[in-house]
Amino acid sequence: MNKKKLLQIMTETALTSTGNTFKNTYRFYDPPIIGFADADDQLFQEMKKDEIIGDIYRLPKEWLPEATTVISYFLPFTTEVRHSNHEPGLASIEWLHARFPGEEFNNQMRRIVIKELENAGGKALAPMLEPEMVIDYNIYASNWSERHAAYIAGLGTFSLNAALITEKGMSGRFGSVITNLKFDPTPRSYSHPFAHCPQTNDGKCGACIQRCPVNAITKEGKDKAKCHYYLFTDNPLQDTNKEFGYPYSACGKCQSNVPCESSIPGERFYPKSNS
Ligand code: B12
Ligand code: SF4
Ligand code: SF4
Repeated sequence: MNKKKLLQIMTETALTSTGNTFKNTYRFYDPPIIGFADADDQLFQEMKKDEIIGDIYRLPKEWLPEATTVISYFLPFTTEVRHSNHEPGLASIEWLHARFPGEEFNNQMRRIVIKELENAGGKALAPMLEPEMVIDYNIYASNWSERHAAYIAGLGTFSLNAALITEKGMSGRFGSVITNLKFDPTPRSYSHPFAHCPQTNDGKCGACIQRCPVNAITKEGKDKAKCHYYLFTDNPLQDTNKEFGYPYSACGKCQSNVPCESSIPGERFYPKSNS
């Protein structure tokens, strides 16, 4: 199993699987981008610091003792899903479906990656599919963070609203698989954990602040409790959710109609000189 072959299989899955569509109509995701981290990268240990995630965090080797590589991928939402959520107010129906059946497809992708690695003679698991996986909403953290894995695997950096900005932007979902097969790590082409967001760099954007319907984002960052309350307790889409059997609402206004929606915001904030 090599990187190219793995990406090819994942790309074909994204383009052909009916699981990546809402009832065979529009597709949720475009093909993924993929990154690789050394399971012994010192940064994984750093995640246990309180100011990064905390001691709830489990290292790759605490999930799979033989771990050598963490494979992380980003599934960017299609133009149709992204643009459907451009209006302010409630999440679009396309975005809502991309959150719930869309995450089921993400689970399918995790299983396909595991199966391919096993077929190549390796061991593999996805923490999000393991029974030990927990999300503690008192501290808004889980024992495996998809964004922090993606950061270490070279896929992108954090931002003012806490989402991870990849070369395909932030509008989409992440997945990861830990394996004992060895792949070369992807270089991290950024200087610090917030490098891709012009606001956290030098106060040059802030577009997501106005997009949030509950003012959860300020120049200081994101208030997780406000966002959580809106999605889970206010649950503004509860009638639609009942119809489709979804447990709570989606929103994602801070990830759509913003400069980091589908690329790293660059030229708009840092124009190239003509000379
Ligand atoms: C709990 C959770 C939530 C909580 C809290 C979010 C949060 N920021 O933690 C609530 C319910 C509010 C939430 C909301 C949403 N979520 Co959510 N959520 C999760 C979940 C399950 C765990 C996140 C977690 O463990 N956080 C841990 C804490 C510690 O993270 P943090 O505080 O943001 O981390 C900061 C520090 O580490 C800090 N930092 C300080 N010093 C340093 C130094 C270094 C070296 C580093 C690396 C970092 C660092 O930087 C980080 C960013 O500020 C993940 C799935 C998963 N298991 O990963 C999805 C996930 C984060 N959610 C996701 C999404 C899409 C959403 C929503 C858009 C919902 C929707 N679909 O409509 C909203 C908005 C998200 C937003 N603006 O960030 C995506 C993110 C996609 C992206 N591009 O980043 C994820 C990864 C799910 C997925 N499979 O893709 N979510
Ligand atoms: S909208 Fe602007 S400030 Fe907000 S995360 Fe994206 S680049 Fe950063
Ligand atoms: S998901 Fe919605 S409520 Fe949560 S921070 Fe983003 S815009 Fe605000």
